[in-house]
Amino acid sequence: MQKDQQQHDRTTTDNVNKVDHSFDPNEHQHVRYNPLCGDWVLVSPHRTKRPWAGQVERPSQQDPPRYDPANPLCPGVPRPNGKINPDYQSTYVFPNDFPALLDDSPSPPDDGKDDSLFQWGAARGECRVMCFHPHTDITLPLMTQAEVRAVIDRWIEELEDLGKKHLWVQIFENKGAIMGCSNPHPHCQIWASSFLPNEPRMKDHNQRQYYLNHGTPMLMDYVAREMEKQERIVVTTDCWVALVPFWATWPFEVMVLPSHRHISRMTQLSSQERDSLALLVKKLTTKYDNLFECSFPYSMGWHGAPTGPRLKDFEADKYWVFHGCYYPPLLRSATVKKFMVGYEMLAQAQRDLTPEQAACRLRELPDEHYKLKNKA
Ligand code: H2U
Repeated sequence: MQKDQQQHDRTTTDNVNKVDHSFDPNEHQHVRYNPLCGDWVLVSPHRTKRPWAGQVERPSQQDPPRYDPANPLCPGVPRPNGKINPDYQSTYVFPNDFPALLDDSPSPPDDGKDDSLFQWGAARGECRVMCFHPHTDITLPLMTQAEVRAVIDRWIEELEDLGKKHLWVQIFENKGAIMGCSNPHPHCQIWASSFLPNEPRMKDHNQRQYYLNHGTPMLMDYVAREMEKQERIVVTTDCWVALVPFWATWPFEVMVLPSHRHISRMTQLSSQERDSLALLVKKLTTKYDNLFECSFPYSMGWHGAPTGPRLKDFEADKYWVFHGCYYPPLLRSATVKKFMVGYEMLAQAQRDLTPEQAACRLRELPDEHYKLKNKA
């Protein structure tokens, strides 16, 4: 509701502005609307040349060792709770030893249910950790397509399992210490919850509204338009496209979408679509690493129609489009990141580089990983 109001305010303001034919989106400031989340982003491309004398991160360290007997994510290593990891050869999933969500915790009393100022509710769930590979010194772009496919297969197995019961299953990867990743071993986390978290809740609402208004899924309409325009595409495979969304907030943010048919959940992927997605993930993350010749940090995750009690919500199946979100923090080098601070915290997201410029830079990078090139 608040977001609809914001859109209305924006329109009202626009109506008093004159149309200026000298407008160039690569040079002139403007705002862009994110119809999926209902947010606006301020784009200020004229600022791309501003000098930077702020924080500089330390360059990323050298590769970790392939095997570290003290690393609790490595095969055969005992975790602090005494459990010993099996000698796994592919992916490995275990219950998070420090979970943010438990399945058997007491709920708050119902007393405040109708109190608009002090609302609370039950939160139950499960958290798991998933290792992508037995080697610590490898990352997704350096894995083979078959190894990435094994990761995708395991994500789908976990979604099928946790999705039987939980309303939302969030698969996410924090990569790199600057994203808060606690361990260099290639891994992701899976949090399953009894509630719909904020991001998917907004996406659920906005995709539903769009479907009710247009009779088509928003993101399938969007991807068709993007394929026509060819302005923000980074990489494509048979079944998938990776693009910098028109409304991207992070400098090199990327969205992964199905390009050939409507898919609402990751569990619907055919074998060909899984292979094609593995190739896309490998190509995209290779380009990311090649951008600043570093192991490119990001937070990423997958979003699809809610699960558990909503598995049989056939309406949601019609309006939800399965997609991936990559949010990398780096801005201009391996050491300078974009801070979402002052204006972003107090007003709204702002970016300098346009999404089209970011897509162009990523698209033009080679598909061969810089580390392999230097070795050849
Ligand atoms: P991050 O790198 O995104 O922090 O994920 C690592 C997760 O692994 C983290 O949630 C869990 C942490 O709780 N973990 C275990 O469950 N057991 C361990 O022995 C080490 C880390």
